[in-house]
Amino acid sequence: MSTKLKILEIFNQRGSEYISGQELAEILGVSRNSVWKAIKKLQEQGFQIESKTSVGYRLSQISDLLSCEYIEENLPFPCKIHVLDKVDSTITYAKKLDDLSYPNIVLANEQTKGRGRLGRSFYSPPSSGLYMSIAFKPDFELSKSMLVTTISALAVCQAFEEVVGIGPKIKWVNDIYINNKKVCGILTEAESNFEIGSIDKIIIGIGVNCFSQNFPEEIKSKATFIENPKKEFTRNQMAVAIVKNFFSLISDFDNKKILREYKSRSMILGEQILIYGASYGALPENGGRGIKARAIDIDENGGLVVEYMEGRRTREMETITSGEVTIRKEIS
Ligand code: BTX
Repeated sequence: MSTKLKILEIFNQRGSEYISGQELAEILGVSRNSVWKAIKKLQEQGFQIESKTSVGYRLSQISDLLSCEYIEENLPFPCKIHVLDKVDSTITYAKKLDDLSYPNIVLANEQTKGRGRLGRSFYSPPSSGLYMSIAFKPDFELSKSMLVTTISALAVCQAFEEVVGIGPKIKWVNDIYINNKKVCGILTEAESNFEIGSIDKIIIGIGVNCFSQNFPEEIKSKATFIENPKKEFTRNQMAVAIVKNFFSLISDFDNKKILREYKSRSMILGEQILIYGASYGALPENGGRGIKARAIDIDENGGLVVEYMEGRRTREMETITSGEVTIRKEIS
C-alpha cells in the first residue's frame, strides 16, 4: 500500500485527533519529507487535511472522498472500480458495462435518479451516502442466484458490524434497519439468457445513508443514517467491507450458515406483519390496508414463510418470494 493510502488509513483510525508529521513518519518508517509529500498529494486529490502548527494533521470530517485507489488496494481480489461524481443511477450505469472478466464496482457521490424496487426511487444526495452497484458474471448454479439478495443483506450487516460497530437488522428481504428506520436499501437485478438458461449478469445496487442529511418530508419518519457510529468510518471502508463480505459468502457458499446468520439479524421473524402488493392489495400510501400475517421462517431459498391471520386463508401457511410484495412490520 502506498504511503498516501497508509496515511489516509491512520487518519481514519484517529478520527478528529491531530497526529504529528513525526509520528506518521515513525509509524510508516519513512522520512518526514515523504509524509509531507504524500499529504500534499492527498490534498491535491481533494482530501481536506487540516494542519495545525506544532500539533500535526487530521482529516476533516467532510473530506470523505470516494477513492478508486483505496478500494482497489484494499480488496483481496481484482475488481474494476468506477468512481463517479454524479450519475442517474449506478445500476443503470453498471448495466451498460460488458467487460465482466472481473467484478465491476460502480460508486457515485450522488445519484439523480436512484432506483428502488417496483419503480420507487431512492433518495441519494451528494456526499451523504454510499451508492454502489456490484456487477458480475455468476459462475454458479441457479440455487445460489436465488440467494443473492439474502447474501447481500447479510454482507451489508456484517460490514456495519465491522466498520461502524453497530449491528443493524434485516427487514426481509432487502432492507437494512437501525432503530426501526431504514438505513440501507438493496436492489438486485439479473440479465439472463433464456436460450441456454443461464444468468449472464447480476447487478446488486446498494444504497447506505452514511452521514447526517435532511431527508425529504415523505421519508423523514422512516429513513435514518448511521448516527453515533462506534468507530469513525469512511464510505471507502464501508464499500470494501461490503464487497469483500459478499464475495466471501458467495465463494464459501454454506447455505445453512448463511440462512442462520440472516435469520439471527431478522427484524420480522416471529412478528406480526402486513403484506402489500400483487394479490395482497395496494400500499397504505395508496389506500391499501394489507393482509395481516405472522412471519414464521425463512426457507432454504430465502423465501418468507408466513401464516395468515385474517381473511379466508386464516391460519394457512405460505412461502412468499421477494418478487412483487412489500412487507411492513405491524406496530401494535
Ligand atoms: P425500496 O423500493 O425497498 O425502497 C425505496 C423506498 O424507501 C422509497 O419509496 C421511500 O419510501 C424510501 N426511501 C427512499 N430513499 C430512501 C433513503 N435514502 N433511505 C431510506 N429510505 C428511502 C430499496 O428499494 C432499494 C434501494 C437501492 C438503492 C441503491 S443506491 C445504488 C443503486 N443504484 C440505484 O439506482 N439503486 C441502488
